[in-house]
Amino acid sequence: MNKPVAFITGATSGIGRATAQLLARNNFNLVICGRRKERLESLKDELTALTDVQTLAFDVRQYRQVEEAYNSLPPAWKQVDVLINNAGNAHGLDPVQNGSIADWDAMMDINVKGLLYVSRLIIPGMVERRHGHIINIGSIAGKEVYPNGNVYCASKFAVDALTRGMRLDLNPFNIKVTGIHPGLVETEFSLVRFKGDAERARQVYQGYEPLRAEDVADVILFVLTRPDHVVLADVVIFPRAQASATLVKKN
Ligand code: NDP
Ligand code: 8X3
Repeated sequence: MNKPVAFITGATSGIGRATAQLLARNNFNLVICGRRKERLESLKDELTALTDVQTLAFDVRQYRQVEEAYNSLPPAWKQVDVLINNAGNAHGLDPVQNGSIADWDAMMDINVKGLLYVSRLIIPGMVERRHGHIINIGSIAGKEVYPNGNVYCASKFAVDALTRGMRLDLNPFNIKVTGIHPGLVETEFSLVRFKGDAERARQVYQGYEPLRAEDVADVILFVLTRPDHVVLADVVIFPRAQASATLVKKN
């Protein structure tokens, strides 16, 4: 294949979808992943005129599914140049004494173990080829803890630790590792966090201009298009109104 292959998890929505759309216009072939098959197929239909696209529907929590999906790729597509570990969500926003075990399991299983499962399958090929770039989508929640964020923050602190660990372990093999840590981005994120409560989700983004998924995709493309000897190791992105995990200037 004459274009690099970018493997994007969580491409059915938000940051992952916007990144797929931008990379398709910028000379990447794409493997787009998520659980919602119909969304993957409609994104593929949208992008096929621009580039070659493979879809993989799997739940990152299930290692067997991840493995079977990856193994179903044609050999050339298994040679992933860019891995964007983006799939993830917050589930709930509760004080630790009231937290839901199901929410905790979802966040640790998806945001942390899911990232590891996908990475474990793709990194050995990068090591063998002495080539690759891994971008892990963390969060400001992985840099600062905020009230009721407890387990989501822990999952994103873990993503930050794994990003740093990958950078150390993969240093001998010319593999670049980047952590991207957005603040407030208006996507389906809050709808998932608040279990479909659209009004509560809408309020998160009211009174200021939040980031859009496309703003984060722009930064991802910038990171990927630096000269070969340059790595952006760690990037925090805020909307102008945001100064920390908890300080947002609202109208
Ligand atoms: P969205 O809810 O819009 O997108 C989440 C994506 O993750 C979807 O494509 C979803 O696909 C996928 N996903 C969720 N669970 C699973 C699963 N079990 N298996 C496979 N895929 C899964 O949110 P965002 O785009 O905002 O979130 C993307 C990343 O950015 C997340 O890691 C999030 O933590 C992080 N982030 C978001 C911020 C924000 O304010 N929005 C800020 C900082 C970081 P599907 O449901 O089809 O499986
Ligand atoms: C998403 C940003 O502040 O809602 O990771 O946790 S926040």
